[in-house]
Amino acid sequence: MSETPWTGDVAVIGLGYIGLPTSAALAMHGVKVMGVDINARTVAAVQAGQVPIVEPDLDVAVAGAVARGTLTASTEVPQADAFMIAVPTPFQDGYEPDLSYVKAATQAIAPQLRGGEIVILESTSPPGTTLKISEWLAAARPDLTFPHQDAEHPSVNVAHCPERVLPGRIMVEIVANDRVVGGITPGCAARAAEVYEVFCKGQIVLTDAASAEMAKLVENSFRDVNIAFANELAHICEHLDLDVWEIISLANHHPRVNVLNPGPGVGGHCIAVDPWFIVAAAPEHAQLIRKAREVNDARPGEVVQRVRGLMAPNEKPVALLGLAFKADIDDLRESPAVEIVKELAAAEPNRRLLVVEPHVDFLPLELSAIKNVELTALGTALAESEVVALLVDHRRFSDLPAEALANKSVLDTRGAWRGRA
Ligand code: SAJ
Repeated sequence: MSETPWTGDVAVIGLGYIGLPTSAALAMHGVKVMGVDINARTVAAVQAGQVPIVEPDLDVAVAGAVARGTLTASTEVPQADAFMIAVPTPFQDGYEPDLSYVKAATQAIAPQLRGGEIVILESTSPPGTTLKISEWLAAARPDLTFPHQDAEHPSVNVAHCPERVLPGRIMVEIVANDRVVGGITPGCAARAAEVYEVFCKGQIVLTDAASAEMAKLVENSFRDVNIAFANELAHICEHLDLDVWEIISLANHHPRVNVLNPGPGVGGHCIAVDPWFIVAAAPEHAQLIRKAREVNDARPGEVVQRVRGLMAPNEKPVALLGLAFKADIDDLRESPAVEIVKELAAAEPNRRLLVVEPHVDFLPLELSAIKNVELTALGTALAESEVVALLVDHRRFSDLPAEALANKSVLDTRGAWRGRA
C-alpha cells in the first residue's frame, strides 16, 4: 500500500458497465470524478443522478455521489490528474480486435495533458495496447515524455488495470476483487495502484502492462473453455439420450472436478469476445481457445434444432423464455437467446414466436423487424403455446410452478426446471 492516499481528480472516459461503477466507487470515497461519454443522453442521465443501465446498488451510489458533488458528467474530456479509459473493445470482421474507441479516447485525452498525470486503460485489450496508448500520446504531444521513451522520468505515466467485475455483482466485486495493475514501467504500475487503493479492498498486484493485458484475456478464456466443455458434454449427452445435468452433478462429487453449467451458448460482451483477442495474437497456437469459441457459438443452432424437433405440425405458437445473455440482468449484448430467436424465426417463418423478457419493454432492433416474433407477457406465452423453451434462467422463470408447464413440450436449456417439468 502506498503511504500517501490518492487525492487528485479523475476523469473516466466511457460511462458504461465499467466506467460508471468505477466513477461511482471513486466518488463515494470523496475523489472528484468527471465522467465522460460521447452519448449525450448518458451524460444527461448521470448529471441528473440517474443510471442508464440496470445493476444492483449502482443507482444509489450514482445518485449519492452526484448529490454530494463528487461526480459530474460531460461529453468533453477535462483536465485531470488521472484518466481512466473504460470504452468498448469489440472485434471487427475476422475477429480482429477493434481498438478505434481506445484510440479515440486517447486522442481526446492528449490535448488535456500538462505533465504529471497517469493514464490507465481499463478496457479489456490485446497485448501491446497499453504501449500503443503511450505511443499515440507521444505522437500527439511531442512536448511531453512518455514511459516507453523515458522509463525513469516520464512526464506522464501509462498503465493497464483490466476490469474483472461480474455483471449483476459489479458494486460488490469492484470493491472486493483483487486487481492486477500493469505498468509500462514499474513506476507507472505503482502510480496507477494509488488510484485503486482509494476503493479497492482486494489485493492490488503489480506487473508489466502486457502481462496484465494477457492475464485478463486468460481469465475470460479459462471460463469460455470450461463452458465449452460443459456444452460439448450436453451435445454428446443429447445424442446418447443421457441427462447431462445428472452426469455433471455426479462427476462434480469428485474433489478435483468442477464442471460448469451447459447452456444455450455463451453471451455478453466479454467471454464471447475476449478469447478471440488471444486467437488474433497467436492464430497458429491458440487451437483449444479457438475451438472453445466455435463450440459455444454452435450452441444456439443446436438449440434451434431441438426446439424444432419438439414442434408438432400445427400452427400453435412457441414460447421462448428469456432474451438476456444470462439470468436476472437486462443486458442483451451477444446474447445466445437473441440468436436462437432469430435463427428459429428464419427456419420457421410461419410460426408465431412468443418471446418473454421481463427486463425489457421493447424487442431489440434485430428482432423487432421480424414479423413472426412478438414480445409477450409470460401468462400469454404459456397459455397460447404447446412448446416452451427456457433460454434464460431468470428467477421469475425458474420459480414457475410445475403445473404451469403441465401438458407442454419443454426444452430447458439451463437445467432450471430439472426434476419438475
Ligand atoms: N455461462 C454458461 N455456463 C456457466 C457459466 C456461464 O453457459 O456455467 C454463460 C452465461 O449464461 C453467459 C456467459 O456464459 O451467457 C458469460 O457469463 P458469466 O457469468 O460467466 O460472465 P460475464 O460475461 O457476465 O462476466 C465475465 C466474468 N469473467 C469471469 O468470470 C472469468 C467477469 O468477472 C468479467 O469482469 C467479465 O466477464 C468482463 O467484463 O470481462
